[in-house]
Amino acid sequence: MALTILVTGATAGFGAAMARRFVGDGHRVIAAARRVDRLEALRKELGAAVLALTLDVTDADAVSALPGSLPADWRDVDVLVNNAGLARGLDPAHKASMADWDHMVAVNVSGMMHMTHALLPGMVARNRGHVINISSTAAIYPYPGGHVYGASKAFVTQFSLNLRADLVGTGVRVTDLEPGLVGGTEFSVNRFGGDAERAGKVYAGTVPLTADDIAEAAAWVVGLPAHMNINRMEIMPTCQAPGPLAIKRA
Ligand code: 8X3
Repeated sequence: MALTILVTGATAGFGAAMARRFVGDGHRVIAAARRVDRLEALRKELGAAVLALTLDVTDADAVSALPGSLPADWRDVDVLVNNAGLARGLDPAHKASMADWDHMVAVNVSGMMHMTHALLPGMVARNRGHVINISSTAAIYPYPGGHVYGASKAFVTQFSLNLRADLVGTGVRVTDLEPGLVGGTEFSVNRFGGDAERAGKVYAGTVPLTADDIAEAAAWVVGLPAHMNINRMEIMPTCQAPGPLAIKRA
């Protein structure tokens, strides 16, 4: 069945991969992002199955105007993918920038809340829908320099599970996707303020996941029968695993 799927952060990384995959699977995608030129390029590439929506998820007023501001035949959003998110910095907490911390909370936490708050009532009223939140293995496994990024993703994961608690008894599903090391996106370049060389070192000698792998997971959960809800899905490349706890020896 063709679904209407709203993807935030749709012009790069996971978001663009999911938009392509969903359209390829016969769905319609509301591609939401800040960058108009990239949105236009995506719409041109994927055609009429895409509605380009210029939106900053941190703009609470603009988000709360959804879905009323969408064209009438795009308003009944079946799936919301809260994909917009970012990391800033990898310095230890005592050297981190407060602006970076605020930025991560604004997008990863508040942006996701704004979108969910705007679209969830319609899903419940229609008794159908699916919220897919993009969390991270950083939600579960701490690492040096993860501080607010990891904490923001822990919020995403716990928010997802708490949404399920409220939505049980409705037809609305919630899935928390938790990817580990994913290469080939702008994630690490952004984290390091545009330093592509430093970003490249994160993936040196690895076979990381790709954005298409995450799109594959999203396509799978979306296509499951309505009575199946995947609560959490933790995904790592085969070359990655949870490590031992740190011990500082004298
Ligand atoms: C991205 C995975 O390990 O860079 O969420 O935090 S990691």
